[in-house]
Amino acid sequence: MAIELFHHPFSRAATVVWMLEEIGVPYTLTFVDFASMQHKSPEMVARNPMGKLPTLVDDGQVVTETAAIGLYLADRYAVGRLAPTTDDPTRGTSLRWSLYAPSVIEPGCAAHAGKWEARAGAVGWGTYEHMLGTITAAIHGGASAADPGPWLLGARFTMADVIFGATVRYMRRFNMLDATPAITEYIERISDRPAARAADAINARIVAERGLGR
Ligand SMILES: N[C@@H](CCC(=O)N[C@@H](CS)C(=O)NCC(=O)O)C(=O)O
Repeated sequence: MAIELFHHPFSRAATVVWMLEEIGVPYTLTFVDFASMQHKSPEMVARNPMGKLPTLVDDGQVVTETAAIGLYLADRYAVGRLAPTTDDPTRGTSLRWSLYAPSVIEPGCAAHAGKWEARAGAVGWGTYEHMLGTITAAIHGGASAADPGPWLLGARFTMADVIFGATVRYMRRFNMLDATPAITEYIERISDRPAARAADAINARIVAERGLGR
């Protein structure tokens, strides 16, 4: 097993570090220099035609797209723990919120921040307000009324919380999502996970070592 993550701490690859820390597998980080446009080099574009991070290579297999990387890693290395098994009925809920993050939250927040004109019935996020209410219900509700959180699947933390939670945290960081009490509390909860703290420390160390953001 050889997992290599092409990484820059100011990118969504920072979230993948958190995923890898949750899983607990060995991995290496390869720094990709945004300043010199290394992410657009022929080698990087050969791996990811978008020329974007994160890009992960596992035993020669390339995986891109943050949500896909999370689902892939959980299925491959933490099934039954961070990914419900295929015969577990809660797998549907896990997939649902994992895909909601890139397909609804990201464009919904971008549309709101960019004041895009969009017809609610024609776009996946409907309206910003409707999306905000759905996020709030998901992070409050847990899997059922009988199992009210603290995670998306109720008492059980899964990769869905990393994918969904990191997206919510990212959108808040760029002020593209309202800081409602439920969202603020959820971000505090996910950020307090030992693996999230470890990832934040790794990303911060790389920022300091490389003098980024100065
Ligand atoms: N849909 C992709 C988005 C990837 C993405 O936009 N990455 C940004 C950093 S967070 C990037 O590489 N930007 C550099 C560029 O496009 O030049 C994902 O979820 O992984």
